[in-house]
Amino acid sequence: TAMRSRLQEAIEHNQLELHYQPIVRSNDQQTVQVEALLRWPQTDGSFIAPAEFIPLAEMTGQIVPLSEWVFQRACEDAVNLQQRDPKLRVSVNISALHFNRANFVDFVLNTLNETGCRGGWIELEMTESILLEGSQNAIERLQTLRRHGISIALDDFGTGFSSLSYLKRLPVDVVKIDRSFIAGIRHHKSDRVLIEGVIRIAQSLDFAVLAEGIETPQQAEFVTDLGCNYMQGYFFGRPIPLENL
Ligand code: G
Ligand code: G
Ligand code: MN
Ligand code: NA
Repeated sequence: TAMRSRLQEAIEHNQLELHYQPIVRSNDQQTVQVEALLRWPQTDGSFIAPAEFIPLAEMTGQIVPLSEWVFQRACEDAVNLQQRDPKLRVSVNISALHFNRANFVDFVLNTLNETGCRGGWIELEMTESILLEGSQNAIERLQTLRRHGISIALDDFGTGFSSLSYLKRLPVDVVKIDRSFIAGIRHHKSDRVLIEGVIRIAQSLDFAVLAEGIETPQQAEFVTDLGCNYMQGYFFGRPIPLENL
């Protein structure tokens, strides 16, 4: 398709960009991390959202060079960010197709080496479907990454089918509560109850908890009072280019 060849060109000509969204620690609202979010700028100044082209890239196989570009750029940016703020960690979204390739771990470790990025500066975000395929092999590969200091985040938690008790076997550091639950805080008691339960159970299993999609001070206060460790959302900042951070 036309989109496929335009995407190929964008990858080859280095036309893609990573934008970064702040993640704050709840107890002092300091930015401790940023999430890398892929953007495809168009000649008219607009952007094509990843939700539109990542599924295409997964179908065509372009997801591999695309994901490799993302990870390498995120590592380079993490090295630069260290000079500004030595506490900052960068989180990167990982596609299942990339993670499941036989050389994924080698690729990650080689890229850390080549860019001079430490594992401790990187977090990998994965959705539960990746982890729940839960082959022993997937668990071992995550453990290898964690031994190199990389942390693992479970993205969009609550939108799939898994239970937290099942997740306790997984080598995960932080659970990101999907923003659809946060959006319901004001009007839906069921969302409030769910968030409270997820935070309590996740913490009893030694996961840290991050609330996504915080857009108002009331939402921030609600999840902070429940002991949620980290927050992310437009209330703290939208995804922006690195140079504007
Ligand atoms: O930034 P935005 O809301 O448009 O992101 C939409 C979706 O695309 C989110 O689910 C996000 O996780 C995903 N996404 C954003 N950047 C990347 C990326 O670099 N790699 C992968 N695999 N997914 C990404
Ligand atoms: O699937 P993932 O959680 O990685 O998706 C991240 C997406 O969520 C990004 O596209 C980002 O732009 C979007 N996002 C981040 N914060 C907010 C927010 O506060 N409100 C809304 N509506 N979207 C957000
Ligand atoms: Mn994410
Ligand atoms: Na997310």
